Amino acid sequence: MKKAHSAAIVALATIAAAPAPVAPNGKHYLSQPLVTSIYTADPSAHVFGGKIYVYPSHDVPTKIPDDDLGNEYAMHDYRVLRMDRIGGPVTVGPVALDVKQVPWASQQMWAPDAAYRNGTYFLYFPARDKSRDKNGLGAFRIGVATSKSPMGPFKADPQPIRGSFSMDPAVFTDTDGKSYMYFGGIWGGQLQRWHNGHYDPNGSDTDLHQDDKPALMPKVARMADSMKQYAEAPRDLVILDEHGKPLLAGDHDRRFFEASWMFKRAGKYYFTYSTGDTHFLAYATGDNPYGPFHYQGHFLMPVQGWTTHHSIVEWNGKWWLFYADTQLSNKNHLRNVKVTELHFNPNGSIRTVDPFVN
Ligand code: FUB
Repeated sequence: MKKAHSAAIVALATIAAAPAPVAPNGKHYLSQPLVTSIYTADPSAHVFGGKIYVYPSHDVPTKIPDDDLGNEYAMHDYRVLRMDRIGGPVTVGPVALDVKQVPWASQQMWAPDAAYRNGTYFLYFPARDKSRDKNGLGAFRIGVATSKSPMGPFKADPQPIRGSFSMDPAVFTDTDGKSYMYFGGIWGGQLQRWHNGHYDPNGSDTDLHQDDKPALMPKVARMADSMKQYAEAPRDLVILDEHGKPLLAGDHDRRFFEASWMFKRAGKYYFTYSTGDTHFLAYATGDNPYGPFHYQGHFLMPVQGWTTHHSIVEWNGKWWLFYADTQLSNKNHLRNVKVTELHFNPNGSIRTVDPFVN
């Protein structure tokens, strides 16, 4: 443990060279793990000062069996990855933040994100608080920690962001300088337990089983100038179907589950997310950061492993999809992040990526 807290850069890994290993389905992987010295997932990539920084979850081995709450994702710290160029060597940073350094958090440091403003780097992270629900587990909140370096170490604020709940924060800064947090997740992410700002610790562990009603939607809130609080109460980010109606809860192939991301390309806003139990990455487009957003389709077919999570970033004139699968372990909770180029059609639609090749 002491070693992991060292301020030194602890490992250097490169993208593995061909030939690509064969996956359990008999196909080859489209791309190779970015690092092999630690397990990583939920990659949030950003370009800071011309370099690429990836803020992933740091997966750890556990004997906890897989369940609908995701208890097997027992992560307790974060480490940052850095690359000078995509395809080049990847530096794995030391521990950037440990749950023990977060006064309000109890466990499960899940998918983080990062942002930069006025000389400060912000790390946003979900974790369970110290309350206890019917399963003896805390409620997810979203915390913030700061550093003068994109690699950390980060110092956490003593309390979670006021009014935050659920998980998977993604912070997007628009061209006008305003920043927004997108967040939420159902099942283990607990969105189904929140009603009108109140949390039900005895609420459902999975769906609300209201398949013909509008799906639970991801949330969006503009960030205050401090980047440490919301400037407003979170609101629903509504995803509409081809008839202009909200996607329904029973529409598991298309409805929001978790893993929000937002980017802007050619003046259009793209909200991207995971469909969870159907294992797709999907996208919807809108003309402002709040939406409504119009469902467009899937852009990543299911990867090896239960979860699918990602980020999309422009670097060197191209767009890149960071994602994760379980190539190194073949275990759902021990994932590895990858990157592949993302292509757009002339009308702005995203070309679907198959994570396997024959
Ligand atoms: O890594 C833990 C959780 O699994 C994330 O928060 C979700 O997005 C899913 O990837």
